[in-house]
Amino acid sequence: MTKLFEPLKIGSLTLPNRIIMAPLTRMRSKQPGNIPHELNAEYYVQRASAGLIISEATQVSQQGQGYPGTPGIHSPEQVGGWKLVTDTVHKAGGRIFLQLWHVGRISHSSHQPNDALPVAPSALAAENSGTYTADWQETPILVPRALETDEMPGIVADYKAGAVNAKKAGFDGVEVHGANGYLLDQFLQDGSNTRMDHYGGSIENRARLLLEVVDSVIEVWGNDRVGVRLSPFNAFNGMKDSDPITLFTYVLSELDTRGIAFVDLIEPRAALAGMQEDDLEDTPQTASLFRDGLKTVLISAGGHTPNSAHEYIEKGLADAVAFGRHFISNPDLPERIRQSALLTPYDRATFYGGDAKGYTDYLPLNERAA
Ligand code: 8OZ
Repeated sequence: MTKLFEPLKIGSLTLPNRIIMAPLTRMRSKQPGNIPHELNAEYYVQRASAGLIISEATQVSQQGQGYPGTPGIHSPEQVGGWKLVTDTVHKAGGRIFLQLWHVGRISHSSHQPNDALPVAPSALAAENSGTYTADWQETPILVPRALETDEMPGIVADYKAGAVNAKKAGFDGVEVHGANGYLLDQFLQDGSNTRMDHYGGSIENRARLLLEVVDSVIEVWGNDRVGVRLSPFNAFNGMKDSDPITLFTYVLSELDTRGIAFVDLIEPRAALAGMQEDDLEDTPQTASLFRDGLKTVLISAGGHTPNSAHEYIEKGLADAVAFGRHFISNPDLPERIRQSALLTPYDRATFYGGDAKGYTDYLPLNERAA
């Protein structure tokens, strides 16, 4: 029951425990400008006892935004806002990576420069999916515009600039968001990528953008400060692939070759949790499917409980476990798990947008007792 609290070396960084704060979209940056501010710093510092904090998904460009209130890492003001966050977390003894994000087709014109169409590998709308306009109206997903081949270096450059800005903002590293049906995942999977150029077709071609982005970010940070998040089998945001095992086996072996800090793999049950409990047993276990032969540190994410976290670490299915929803309502989650204390339930209604309510007002155990 204690392995979860053994230190973990990832590259040149030593995490004091194996409980990771998962990247969590909360849509509470300061407006206008999508700028992190004091409220966000308070939220993150409350959770500084995590082995590692991975920041909420953060757009690398205006084109990469898909929801209102998500922070960016492409303006000097955003860099300044994030510096406040990282300084506050570091003073409390924590570690924090920035998650680099481009939503691709999961956007709406109201977020785009000049009200343009969202961009994607192919002009295919995400099925069964929606987002919010810049003024918080629920909206169906539009048919995106397929990126031209000569626009691809610009996309890679946006990620690289985000990585440079993350360094200026004092982060300990970056995670490339390759999961959950956003731009890089849209390129990976053949349900959303029907391109005929060298970014589409074969698995090698579909993985090209992700790997170019990872290589450009490694140039900024070094391989041991770069993680990648992937979600094989996730149907969220209308994703599908004809052969996910072969696809993600290839992607993971390429990432492994690069010696990156970690891969952060989302179990498909994350999307199902609470909705189709009966199906949970039948979904493939991502961590165990892809673990064999991987040298890279593996973080397992998606619907974990303290028990499943212990189990994954004890059985060697993962090196660390990420918690999302439980970290929202339990800022001192590692201590609660150590004590096998009761977890405070989360309030879904306050996940996205709003103020301190449901964000910084969840108390740690010692203050609840007091
Ligand atoms: C929930 C709402 C909006 C975005 C993800 C960045 O799933 C997200 C996200 C989650 O990776």
